[in-house]
Formats: sequence, structure tokens, C-alpha cells
Amino acid sequence: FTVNSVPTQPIEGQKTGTSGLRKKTKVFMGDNYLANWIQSLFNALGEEAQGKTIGLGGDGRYFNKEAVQIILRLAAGNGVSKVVVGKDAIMATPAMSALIRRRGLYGGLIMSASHNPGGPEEDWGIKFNYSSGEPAPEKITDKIYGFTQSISELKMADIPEVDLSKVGTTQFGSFEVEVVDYTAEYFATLKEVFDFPALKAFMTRADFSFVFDALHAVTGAYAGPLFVDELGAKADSIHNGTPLPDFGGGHPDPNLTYAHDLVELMWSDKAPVFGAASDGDGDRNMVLGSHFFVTPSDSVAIIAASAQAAIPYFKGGLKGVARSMPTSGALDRVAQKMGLPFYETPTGWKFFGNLMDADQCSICGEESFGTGADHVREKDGLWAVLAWLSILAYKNKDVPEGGKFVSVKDIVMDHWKQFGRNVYSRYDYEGVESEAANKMIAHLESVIASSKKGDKFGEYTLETADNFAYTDPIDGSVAKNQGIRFVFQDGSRIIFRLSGTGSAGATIRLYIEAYTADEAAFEKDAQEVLKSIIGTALEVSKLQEFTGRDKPTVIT
Ligand code: VG1
Ligand code: CO
Repeated sequence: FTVNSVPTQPIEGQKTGTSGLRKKTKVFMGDNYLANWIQSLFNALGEEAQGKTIGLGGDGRYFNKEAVQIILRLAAGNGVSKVVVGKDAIMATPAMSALIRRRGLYGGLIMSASHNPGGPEEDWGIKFNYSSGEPAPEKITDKIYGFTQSISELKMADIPEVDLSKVGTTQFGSFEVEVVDYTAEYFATLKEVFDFPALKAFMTRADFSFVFDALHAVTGAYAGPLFVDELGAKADSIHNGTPLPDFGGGHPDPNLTYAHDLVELMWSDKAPVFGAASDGDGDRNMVLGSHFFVTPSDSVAIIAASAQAAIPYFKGGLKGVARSMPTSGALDRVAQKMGLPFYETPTGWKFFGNLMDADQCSICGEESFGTGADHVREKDGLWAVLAWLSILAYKNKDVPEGGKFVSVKDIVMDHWKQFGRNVYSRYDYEGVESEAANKMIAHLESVIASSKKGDKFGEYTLETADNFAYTDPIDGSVAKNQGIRFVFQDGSRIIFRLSGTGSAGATIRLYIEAYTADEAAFEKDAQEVLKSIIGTALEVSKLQEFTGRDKPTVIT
């Protein structure tokens, strides 16, 4: 094939956010928008990517079918020797991480805007993962951004459109495309972590029932093969299991607001024992029991506490645990009790990778429905579901069918009795005007500057207030301005951050946490327990004054 030099010009604003580049789909479909970013990626990687093999796939959203062909032509044009593509251009984010690791790929591209809705009027996105399967670190993404500002040429190979509907290899001169079964490497990795026969025996118990809602996103392509074919779940336990380009018009975000059908079912009198959902690209998870919601912050703490006993992969014990800064302190308490190394990182999975590569961290999580482990370098929705099923199986191993089944709620209540409860909630104010959001953050900076230990904030006494900064203990890199936090003397916290995954305007995230060891508070609704501290947070930030919003768009 020949490589054509196509002239192009820099396009403003191609800066990677918390997780990849996300924009409105129409923006990505504009002249050279995607091609410019991909070419800039290859420019940033330089010699290093020459002759290498990379992975490619996505969450099935609108525009992926066209995008995959553009990326293949640029990969060939830039000297990549082979691309391993998921059949029909499908590949969940954790599956890509597993693929990179198992096949020793140089890296991988994921076409997804994750939990953002899809379709011609919604969002599109692209992420690059590096050699150990981790989201590209900032030193790479900054370099890509640099090249997007000076780009003048696209190197496009004139190869024909590649048929991605059949598994197999096609050769185009020195360039090769291998279409693969997108479940193969991923399931092989999951089988190394979990005891599949034991899970199957548990899932087919008469007193267990299960629903998984794929929200018409990528895990629809995995859920049937995994839960039904491998683990014996009933076929009708998979809901919204067909990936659709617009996710059926929904928001593929597994939380109490956007996974409403599942939530309704779990609070009905037909509620199964266990319910779960995942997001657009399969890295997030929501775990529910009958009439019960497990907060992601509790989920990672409970998984960490039970992993050694319940999951074969962890039978030698955990190397350490980590959570993002806004995630509740529930995991801290587990780490302390178990004597485990513990790390607090900025928001975004890319900060966990170094810790895992250095064998410092086995399990980690974020409050934003992200939970995972060092079997891959991404958060992993299906892994989290299997982790919970393993814990349920373990807790019920001596309970005969028809005996007193240990439920999801029982497990959480037991955990709180042992460790106390970090009552937690997040308020999102989506689609706020950027200027208003920035002004509010500037105001909070000035509050921090003028406050000191011992100051009263409503009922709370200040311990520290700062804008979170992180020094990576492995490579010494520093990430600043990672969120405004007020930490009070009883361990309660108020945190403010601006989202880095939106495609228009600003999203303000307010995270609120209060600790209690009072068992009477365990049955209470989080909103009730947090009422006073939320009031304090709104007062301190003057959020309503700056944004005009009197209530959040999403509460989780
Ligand atoms: C959000 C979450 C963050 C998560 C990121 C990517 O980022 O808060 O915890 O890692 O999304 O998740 P932000 O900057 O909008 O708060 V995914 O599933 O969208 O790749
Ligand atoms: Co995601």
C-alpha cells in the first residue's frame, strides 16, 4: 500500500481529560478531528511505536464503525505493523487492558466516551492505554496535546475498508489486521482470578436470583457468554443485553438515577437477591441487593476485607489497597485493621497503574462506580460483579439451600458493625456554565486560604482544608489541583471538583462524607444523615449564588 501525506491544520481543544478525549459526536465527525488526534498520538509515540502491535475496539457507540477504519489507515500509515481488533469493533475497556497484557501489545485504543450517552447528538470519545494495559499517563497525553497544536500532516495508508465481522487475519503488504473474539483474553484473565465452578454452583442455587443490566452498552456483548453460558444464570437474567449505537437512548451510567429500571426492580416485590449494572465501556459497576444499594466506596472496602477468603487470586493476601481522594474512608479502615499499605490518589484510574506495576496495590476503587484489581490496569465492571458473587458464595457456603441466606444487605451491615459506616453521597450539578463553576472554585480557594484548624463550619470543626496534590510514590510525578477538600476533626469531609469527562460546559461534583459507629444510624438513609453537612457545603461554596442551581442533576 502507499502512504498518502494529507495536509491538515491544528484544531483547538484536543486536550485529554480524566479519561481520554471526549467531545460531541458531531465534533469528532468534523473534518480530520479524529484523524488529527490519532496522528498526534503516533507523533507523540514516535519511533517507539514503529513495527509494534496495538489493540483496537470500542463500546459499540455511534460513529465507531467509521472511526475504526480511519484509525486502521492511520496506524498502517504510521508504521504500526499489526492491529488486533475486536470483532465488530467491540472491546470493553477492561477487556482491552487484559488483551494488552496477555498478548504483550504495545498499547491499545478504545473508542468510547464511557458513561456519557451516545448517538449523533451525544458524545464520542477515544482513550489510549499503554503497555501494561493502563490509561496513558499524563506525560504521554500532554505530549499528544502538544502535537495537536502544531500538526500539519496526516499519514494515511490507502488500504481498503477492513471487514470486522469475521474473526481472522488479513494482510495488507507489511500491515496486518487480526479480528479477534473480544471475550477470549478477558475471560481467560477472569478465570485466573475467580473459581468459576464454585460460582456456577452458587449461581444455580434455588435460593439465589440474579439480574444484570447492561444498559444496552458494551457489557451486553459479554454478559450472556459470561453469566449464562459460563456460570449457568438464566437467559432472562440479562437485561438490555444488546449493545446499541445510542444505548437505546439512555445514559449508560450505572447509578441510582440512570439505571432506573434496575433500581425499580430491585425495590419491587419481585426483587432478585442480587442486581448489577455496568456502563458504556464496561469499566464501571453498580451493585444492589434486594431493596439495598451498596455505595461504591463501601463496595471496594468490603471486597478488600473479604478478598483473601473469597477469591482464589488473592489467597496469598493483598499487597496494598488504594482509593481516589473523593472516595470515602471506608477502605482506609479496612487497610488499617488488616495492616495493609494504603494510598490516596487523585481521581482517575491512571494513578493506580504505577502502584500496581510496583506491586504496591492489589485492589482499588473510586466512588464513581469504579472498582478493580491488579489482574488488569483498568477498573473492571464484570470483575466487581464476580467479586460480589464470590463473596456471597463464600458467606453462604455453610448455609443449606432454603436456610438463612446471607444477603447483600447482611454483608454490608456486618461490615459496618465491624468498621463503622462512612455515610456518603455525591451531588452532581451537570451542564453548569464554565465561568460560574470556575468562579465558585476560586471562591473556595479563598475560603481555604483564610481558614485554619479549629475553625467552625456549621456543626463541624476544621482539621485541614486544601486543594489536593499528589506525588506519585513510584515515579515522583506531581499532580496538582485535584479537588478542594475540607476535612473536619471527626473525619467528616466536604470535597468539590470539576469533572474532567464532560463534553460541554462544566459539571460540579460535591462529595460529602460523615463517619458514624452508631448502629442506630446504619438503617438510616444517607441523605438524612448527611443533611446538615450538605447544608454546610452549600453555604461555604455559595453554589446556588454562583450557579443559580438549587438542586443537583444527579444524586448518588
Ligand atoms: C469521572 C469520575 C472518575 C472516573 C472517570 C472516568 O471523572 O469521577 O472517578 O475515573 O469519570 O470513568 P470526572 O473527571 O468526570 O469526575 V469512565 O467509566 O467514564 O472512563
Ligand atoms: Co467507563
